[in-house]
Amino acid sequence: MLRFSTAGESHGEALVGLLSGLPAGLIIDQTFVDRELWRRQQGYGRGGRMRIEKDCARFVSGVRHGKTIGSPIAVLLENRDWKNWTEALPVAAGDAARHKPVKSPRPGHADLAGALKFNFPDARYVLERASARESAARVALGAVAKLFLRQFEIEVLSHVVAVGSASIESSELSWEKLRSLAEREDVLLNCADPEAEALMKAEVDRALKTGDSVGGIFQVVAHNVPPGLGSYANWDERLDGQLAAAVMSLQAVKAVEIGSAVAAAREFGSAVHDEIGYQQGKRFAGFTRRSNHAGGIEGGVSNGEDIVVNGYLKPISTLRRPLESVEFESRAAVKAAYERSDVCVVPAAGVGGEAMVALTLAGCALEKFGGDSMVETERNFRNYLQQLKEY
Ligand code: EPS
Repeated sequence: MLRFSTAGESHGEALVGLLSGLPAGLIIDQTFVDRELWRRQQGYGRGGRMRIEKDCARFVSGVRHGKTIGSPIAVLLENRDWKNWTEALPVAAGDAARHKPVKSPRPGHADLAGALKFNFPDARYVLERASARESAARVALGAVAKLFLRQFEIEVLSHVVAVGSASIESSELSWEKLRSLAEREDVLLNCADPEAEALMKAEVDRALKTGDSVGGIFQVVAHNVPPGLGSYANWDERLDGQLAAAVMSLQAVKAVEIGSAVAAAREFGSAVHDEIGYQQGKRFAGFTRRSNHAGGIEGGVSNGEDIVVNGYLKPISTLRRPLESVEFESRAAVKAAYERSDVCVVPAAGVGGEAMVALTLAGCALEKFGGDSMVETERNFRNYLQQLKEY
């Protein structure tokens, strides 16, 4: 079983990711993992913190001589900003006068609910862990999951569909176009349509100018996924449910859509369902579709088409022009706290979305194909492909 978790505070010493259950013998391409981390740090609308950090994955367990060894993988990402926080956020008691309490909660943030839940007098510890900085550790683990999926020719990428009110006309992109987006050195808003991207940039500029923030929609696409991952047999095995939970768990994601489900809810069935054809020699069993409104999943099972997951982000809750709030201690009406913030993180969240989709698919692939070594898993996978061919 593939399991993963993360640890780390936004301004603590490091983030840590733990991943167990991967077979032995998977080559870990460090350059690829670091490139994924770099991709997450890009995007127009990021704040000052990204000028401080340069995320880099340090594998401290589970990888030897460049390959996984079947034991849990631990990866460490240093927080460069830590050196500025050693007195404000020490592990030991430290000097209370140097701590930096967050005195008034931000509407939309975990600040208030978290302080009430854990009985903290202010929101410092809440935001340290609720911060989207944590997603860097998921991206490091997701990169490992991507390397695993690559052995089966499955790839996962994302692009930006909307920022605020600016959006692309059609979100259907060729896989080649998605791949060339991922190779861009200037990520900007990771949008495939230059005209829409200019409008998105203008949305970010507008939010920047007015001390506001802006959300949007990213789309994650998983390419070459064979039919048969996930199951309709039990509620918690359904692939769409697993993907929705995984992507929704990313900071600021408030809705998840599979394929074109939102538009489909307003249509008749005849306009929505993807008609089935057959073409001999096609990959997998040869069944084809004239469209992919279902986003590659029917009945909670992958159907061989691209898997499409849309993540909807609320605008970031830290505003330079803060909203009304209440001071924890005095209960006086004040403005919400402000330290430093991003204005837009939709492209970065898309990379986080890729990681969560990759980890989910890797878990489902391992469940279906099993194996303790890559040799065994790949053999099982080839057998299944043969079974599909002979179907
Ligand atoms: C975040 C607040 C900002 C972001 C951070 C998420 O951090 P800081 O308070 O240090 O400026 O930059 O995101 C990251 C550090 C990151 O790596 O994505 C928040 O409150 O969620």
